[in-house]
Amino acid sequence: MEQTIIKVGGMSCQGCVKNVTGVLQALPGVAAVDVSLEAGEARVRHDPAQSDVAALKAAIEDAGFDAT
Ligand SMILES: [Cu+2]
Repeated sequence: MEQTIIKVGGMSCQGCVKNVTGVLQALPGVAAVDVSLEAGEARVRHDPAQSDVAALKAAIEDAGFDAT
């Protein structure tokens, strides 16, 4: 397991937080997701062999947010 912190742009409310949390939790190998609206970031515990950082970012961007 690896802990990755991704900056997420475009979140404006708890609904956005739920959306980002949901798309990340749906990925294979993701064990825990903590999204902070205040910090504008997502902390993800994941197995990089199943979902690497690029896959996490792609899922966030597919949901309509910016991921860096
Ligand atoms: Cu929102």
